[in-house]
Amino acid sequence: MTSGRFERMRRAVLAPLLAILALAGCGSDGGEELAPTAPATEPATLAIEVLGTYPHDETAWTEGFELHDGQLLESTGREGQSTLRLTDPATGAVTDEIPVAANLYAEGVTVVDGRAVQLTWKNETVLVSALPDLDPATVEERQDAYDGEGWGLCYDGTDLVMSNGSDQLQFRDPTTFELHRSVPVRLSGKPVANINELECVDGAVWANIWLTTTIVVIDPATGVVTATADMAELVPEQYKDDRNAVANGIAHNPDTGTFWLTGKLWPVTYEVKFNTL
Ligand SMILES: [Ca+2]
Repeated sequence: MTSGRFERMRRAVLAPLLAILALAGCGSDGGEELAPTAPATEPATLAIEVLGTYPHDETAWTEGFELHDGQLLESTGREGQSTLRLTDPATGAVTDEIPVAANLYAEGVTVVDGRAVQLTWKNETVLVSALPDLDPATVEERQDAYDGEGWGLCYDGTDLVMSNGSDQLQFRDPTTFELHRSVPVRLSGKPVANINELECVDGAVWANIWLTTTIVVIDPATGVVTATADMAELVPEQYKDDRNAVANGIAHNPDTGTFWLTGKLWPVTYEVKFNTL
């Protein structure tokens, strides 16, 4: 390849990595350089191939995103505006919705045994709702379910995996929410803070990193980031420099191997696949 092309590729790979390392607040030693690490710990880079572009409710402050029975289960945040909803992936139309109590700020959502489990940001409260029909009468509000903030959530079949804005993933009992263990997330040996929306995929945990367009793929046993992808080219033009309408929402389709990606207030959802470079 030409040196120019190589340089563009190098920048394309390094820019998102440097951005999240800077956000990780690893400045205690003043170092901003990528730590030298063995080649085996360097993450792979995944390219995003867009298969389709679909409408998304541009008032939806997306905090949780997961496919369930062919529909997108979405949790939207902000106090007084939070919801749990099902949408038609092809049209973006909201097919069912539960408004969340005005004092709660909804966050990540996942499905455990046919029930939607929804986090809240600073309320330390979990909302459990029956599926497939979203009926407000079924909502169970569990207060004091966890300590601290709730951000992203997914279910690996054994544990709930939860983020809270730090560089830690928490693994919790899917019924009692008891904390089983935590693991620190590291990219090339450096902490990755602001871990946000999550998706449990074939034994790995995929995550958006708040205020970046980076997706990381995490080994839940070690916390090591094994791959990264950059959603920069998917950000709607009007939100290129917006700190609110950020990329947030990863939903995997195990039947097709494709993913659905969106962001807060984005008018679009993308169906994509990830390719190893
Ligand atoms: Ca998700």
